[in-house]
Amino acid sequence: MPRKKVRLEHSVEYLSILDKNGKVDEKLIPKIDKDVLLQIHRTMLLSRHLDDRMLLLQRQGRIGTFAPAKGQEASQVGAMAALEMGDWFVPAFRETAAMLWRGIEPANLLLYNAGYNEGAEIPEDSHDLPIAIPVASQIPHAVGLAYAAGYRESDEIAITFFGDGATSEGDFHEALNFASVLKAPVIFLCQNNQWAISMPRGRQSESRTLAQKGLGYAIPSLQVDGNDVFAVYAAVQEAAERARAGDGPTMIECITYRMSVHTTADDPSKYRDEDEVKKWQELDPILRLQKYLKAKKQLSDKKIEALEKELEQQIDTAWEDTHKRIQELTDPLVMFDDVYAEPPASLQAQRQAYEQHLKCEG
Ligand SMILES: Cc1ncc(C[n+]2csc(CCOP(=O)(O)OP(=O)(O)O)c2C)c(N)n1
Ligand SMILES: [Mg+2]
Repeated sequence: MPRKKVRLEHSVEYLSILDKNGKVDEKLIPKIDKDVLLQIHRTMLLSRHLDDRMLLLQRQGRIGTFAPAKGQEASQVGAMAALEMGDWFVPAFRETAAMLWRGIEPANLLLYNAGYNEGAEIPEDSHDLPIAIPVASQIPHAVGLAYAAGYRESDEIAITFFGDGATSEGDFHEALNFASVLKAPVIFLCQNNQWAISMPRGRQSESRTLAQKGLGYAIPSLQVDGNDVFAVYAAVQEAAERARAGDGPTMIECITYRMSVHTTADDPSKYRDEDEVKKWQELDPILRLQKYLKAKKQLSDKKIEALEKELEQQIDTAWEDTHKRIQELTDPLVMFDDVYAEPPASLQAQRQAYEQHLKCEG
């Protein structure tokens, strides 16, 4: 028996529309209403300012560890802006900009990061899932939600965000396989930010692209410039059309960069070159969009300055609200709860004594 070849004709498309000087390919630019585009810009800028403020608050010991979205705002807001509010949003742990687009209040993000679960409470009618810390664990959930939406014959689809590192996890592969065979209406959005903590993309996988992992499961997959809000929007819009038409999932690999620390518990100077960061700063997704908007006379340096002041004020107010809520929520007696189903007598006595003490103090 001769050896035969099974021919597989595959390649990965790379989509880029807005260059680093703010010039666009007019043939490829998606139609986005002027006001929506300004809203996209505002949300990206708010996310950047909130990241910077949270970093200061964390350094002052006022909030806990968090993962900045800095540098990835176009991948997140560009994607969410192309979807409907009724679609399911399944984040990992770095999606501040996407969460802000969905209307999550900065005060809630601050409260959550200060260690209060109340900040992560999601309204009943929302289609947003909570933050998922275990890497890739959220990806199968998105497939389940999308499959259920299809089963109910609703028009909803799901999008899930994950990193380059997550594509090495079993959950990622199981999710893609299920989505493909079930033709689930789901968009897999990989933010390839070049690092998984201290593990560079080059050592994460020998695959030339991460998008081709989707092709292995017969899922239409492409790469986009993840710092180009128009390319991300266009790719997600196309994927959403495919999903709503009943043609199943899409995988999008956004090529982007983690401009800040992995989390506030990390020091990247120990493992990455400052020159690399500088190179990516020239590709900053916010500056690129601003260059475009300025050329179109929809924005000016003066307007940007005024907007930045307004966003800082919005964050000041959010932090004041958070501070008030922390004071209301801080009941030290909760430390006795949820440890024992039946607290031993010694613990009950301590609780009573402490309660008494608080009353005397109050
Ligand atoms: C299952 C699991 N293993 C390890 C960790 C620790 N951890 C947190 S983030 C991370 C790297 C994730 O990298 P990537 O998927 O590229 O996402 P990024 O942090 O770059 O957004 C690791 C190993 C975890 N949270 N969950
Ligand atoms: Mg990463």
